[in-house]
Amino acid sequence: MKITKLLATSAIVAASLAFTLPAYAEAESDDPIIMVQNNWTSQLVLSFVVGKTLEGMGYTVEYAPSDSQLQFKAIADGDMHFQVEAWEGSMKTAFEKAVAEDGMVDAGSHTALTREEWWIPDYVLEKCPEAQNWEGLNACAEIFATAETKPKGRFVGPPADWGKNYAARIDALEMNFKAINVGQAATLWAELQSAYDRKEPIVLFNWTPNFIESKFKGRFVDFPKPEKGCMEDKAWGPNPNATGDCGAPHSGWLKKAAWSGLAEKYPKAWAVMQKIDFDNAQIAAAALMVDVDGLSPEDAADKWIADNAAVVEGWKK
Ligand code: TMO
Repeated sequence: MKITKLLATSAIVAASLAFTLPAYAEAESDDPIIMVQNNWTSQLVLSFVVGKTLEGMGYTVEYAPSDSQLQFKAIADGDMHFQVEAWEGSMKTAFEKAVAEDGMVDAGSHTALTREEWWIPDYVLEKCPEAQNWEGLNACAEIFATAETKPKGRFVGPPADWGKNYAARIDALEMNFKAINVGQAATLWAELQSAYDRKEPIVLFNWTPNFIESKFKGRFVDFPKPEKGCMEDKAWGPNPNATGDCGAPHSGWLKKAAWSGLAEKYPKAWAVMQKIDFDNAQIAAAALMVDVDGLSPEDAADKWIADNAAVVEGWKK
């Protein structure tokens, strides 16, 4: 009697499940799709946005932290599967090498245009009116000096694994600065906040889209534009005896990177990954939820998905 009832109940549960689950809720494989995670906020939030979307479709998703330079080889080898934010300014070389030599898939560019560069709060211009240009900034280097760097100015640089060699750029441009790299992004913002509160000169690494633009007034420092010759031809640029005497692109790409096996193993997930396309506002919003509003990256991802439900639905069509 009891057993019959139990069977009947589970039959009803099974029937109603079958009825409510959307047609796409069958993953082609239960093997986990491994999302790469890096150490800055928008990437953490948006990788959870993609992962949660795929989980909602029935896939098993795992997250793996990775160095922003070494990740591309790992994706090419299939040890990790999808990277949602590859930035031209800091990752172009490693990205293109993995595509050309290791078979990593360029999974397309976002609408977003990006910039990663030295950045100053606007009040710096009161003491150093030409600081928006690298030569003008360099002429005022001593106002940025600290005990650690004097008589040179301090450039507050990014964590080493973001692949930017500012010491080399400073040398190539013969600037009066010393790069002091932070260990993590949070230290950049803590340094900025403390200088900002006291209107002390600071020049630091920043990027866009980011939350910074909604909280602080400031601008990027213009360096010589990075043409091809900059890295290859010593004669190019302000220093005739050095390569690397230029800045990062002003309107850089933001790409997705994928393992070549995705298309065959998880075709419906791959179709979604190819459609994913973030604009500047969507990326800045993801960062802001964490760095200003204090949500965890995972909670921010849930909020981002709720705020952008139509966008997420569009990826699945
Ligand atoms: C790669 N990043 C956005 C931190 O410059």
